[in-house]
Amino acid sequence: MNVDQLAADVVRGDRRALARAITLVESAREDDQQAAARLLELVLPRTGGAMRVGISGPPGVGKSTLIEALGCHLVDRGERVAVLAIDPSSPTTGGSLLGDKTRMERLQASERAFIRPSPSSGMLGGTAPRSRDALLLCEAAGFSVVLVETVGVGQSEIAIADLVDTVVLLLPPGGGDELQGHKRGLLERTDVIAVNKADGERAGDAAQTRADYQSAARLFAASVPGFAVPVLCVSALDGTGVTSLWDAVRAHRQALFDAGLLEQRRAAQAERALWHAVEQALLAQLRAHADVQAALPAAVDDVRAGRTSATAAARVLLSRLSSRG
Ligand SMILES: Nc1nc2c(ncn2[C@@H]2O[C@H](COP(=O)(O)OP(=O)(O)O)[C@@H](O)[C@H]2O)c(=O)[nH]1
Ligand SMILES: [Mg+2]
Repeated sequence: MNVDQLAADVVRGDRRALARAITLVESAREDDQQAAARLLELVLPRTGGAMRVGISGPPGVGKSTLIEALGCHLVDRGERVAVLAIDPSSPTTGGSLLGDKTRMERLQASERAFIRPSPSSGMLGGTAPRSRDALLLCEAAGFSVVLVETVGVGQSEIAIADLVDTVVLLLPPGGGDELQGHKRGLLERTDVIAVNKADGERAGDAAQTRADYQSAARLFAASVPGFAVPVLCVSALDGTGVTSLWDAVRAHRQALFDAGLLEQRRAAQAERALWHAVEQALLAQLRAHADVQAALPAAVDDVRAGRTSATAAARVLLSRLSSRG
């Protein structure tokens, strides 16, 4: 593989080269990872130029439908739009992948768009750094907006806040009155809230939910001092509110920039990505190490049977890593 050629093709904006480049950074093979590292070094000076926007929310809320509506709106305005879909909850089912393909038909057909569904192989906790690399590659390819779709369950909205400039949380009508516990934590990492499906007979419900979130939003700290988290109603299906949503995203990013926090946020994200990558590389090294492999079955048996504590067994395995082999 000619990595220099691939880098040049990506920078030229060749979408097939971009797709191949993302496949390369997602590969778990050692030689691919070496090539991927070189590729990223080559394109890094071309990165940083996109608006990085996360669309998070529960399954079925309408994220893909919204991205189709928003993406087409942006493409019509002359933007080049890349879409990355991350689905950490079901890496193997491909359910979201099918949904995304059918829901983004018009965007998919646009020459100014690039859509990448979630990686289909089951990667062991490995999505975060690779998603970041995929995002950087999209920027290098000249996309001015990168939209990242992710299911908002558990850890994933934390991951999305580590990846983008602005997190949009998409919620269904109803449920605005119960804002304790996990939902609260989720809201605190959100920059813009949109209540979707504000159409037909649910329009009234959506307006009520919006009011509930609006009063709740006053209670938590925004990512930019003085910037109140906007709460809007949208209909991804008929397009109502999509323009206002994009205005809110731009306003958030502008506020971030004006406060000098955009660079800071991105620098902190890059640092966390470093530690993520170090953890994963160490883990891969550990698993591949012959002495560790030899000791692993007994260690697992002992821990499962309660003969050894997990902490003690981990120390034994780690001590093997520093031995030769
Ligand atoms: N009525 C209505 N239905 C919507 C809207 N947005 C999405 N849907 C429907 O909700 C379902 C799930 O949409 P999808 O975009 O796949 O949700 P995702 O899982 O969050 O990506 C589909 O049947 C959509 O047609 C909307 O604004 N209004
Ligand atoms: Mg989807």
